[in-house]
Amino acid sequence: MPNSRKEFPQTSTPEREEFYGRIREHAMKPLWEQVDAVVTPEPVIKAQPYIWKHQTYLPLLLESGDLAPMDKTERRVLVLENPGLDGKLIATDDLYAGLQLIHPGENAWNHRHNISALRFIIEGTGGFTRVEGEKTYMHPGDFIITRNWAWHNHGHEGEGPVIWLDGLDLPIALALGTCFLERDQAPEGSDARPAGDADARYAANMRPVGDTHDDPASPILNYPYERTRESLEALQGTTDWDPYFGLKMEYIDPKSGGPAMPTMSTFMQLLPKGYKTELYQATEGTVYSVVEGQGRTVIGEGAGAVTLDWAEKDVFVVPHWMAHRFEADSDAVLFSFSDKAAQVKLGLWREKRGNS
Ligand code: 1HN
Repeated sequence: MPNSRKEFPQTSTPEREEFYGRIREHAMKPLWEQVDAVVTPEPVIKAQPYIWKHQTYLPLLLESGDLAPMDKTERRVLVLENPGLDGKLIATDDLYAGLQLIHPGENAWNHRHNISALRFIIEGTGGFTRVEGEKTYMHPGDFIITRNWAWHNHGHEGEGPVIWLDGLDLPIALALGTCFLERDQAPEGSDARPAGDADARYAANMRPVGDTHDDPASPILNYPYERTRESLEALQGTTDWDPYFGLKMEYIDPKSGGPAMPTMSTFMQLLPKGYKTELYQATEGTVYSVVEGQGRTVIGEGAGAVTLDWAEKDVFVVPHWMAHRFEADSDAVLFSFSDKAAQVKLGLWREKRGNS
């Protein structure tokens, strides 16, 4: 049926143009001219499917080590800026991702901000982050939380470079007008709490009686890969494989059973060799980091489909509301983070399974 309403804006008249000119002087615009470009039947996503290959980013990141000495910069990071979001310093339409490098003996200044951050460790050992005075050491595959407004600095007591993926809800904090930053007078922080304190209090499926921790983020600092991998391994023999995800586990806040972070959902996923998932689409935008194995993700359908071939340590983006499926050539383990947690809380999240 023809939609006569839609034809209205296309018939511009001198009277209308003259009127638009006058209202613009008073900071007003005619909604009827623009509403169809803004409120669309389905999300219009600017981010593109994209992959940062380890062999490409590693030499560039190492090169940045000489160009940006840590005494001259607060954080040595190459931002993963989505080619569809040029100039915005973001990886998906509402999440930030970056690759951070630290060398032995270096310190990344103690500061805090009203932005939640996660670290997913890609390579190297001996690196640590200190959150609210508690140090936790980094190992490849560990998922580490920096709660919003928690003091944090990073250091390195081992050998060789340590590299991790940062995920931040910075664009969300900017959109909500809530972004604050504070720098500590003591750039290296201090050990106010013994290492392992958070684990002792919260990671044994117990919690001290009388404990008042009520932060919307998990009190656990580090979800070590060793334990995550053990769970995936044990479940591999017993789980019914999900046709869309294989075996996908979500990191949770033990206080609530909900997502470990208030704005970002975080996952670890196992796809066994030869597994092919079915087409899946959700409103969340996701950043993946390949921990083990290789395979591909096909994003979109038909002639416009894009295939991202991935291998260990690659990072890739599946933008919001793009149908996609996975194929694993070997047993593959993928870490991912998305804005699902924020979308669910705001009543915005949607998904679509299969083609129908
Ligand atoms: C930040 O504080 C870190 O603490 C990393 O390591 C990346 C990107 C934007 C804003 C703050 C960090 C960041 C950041």
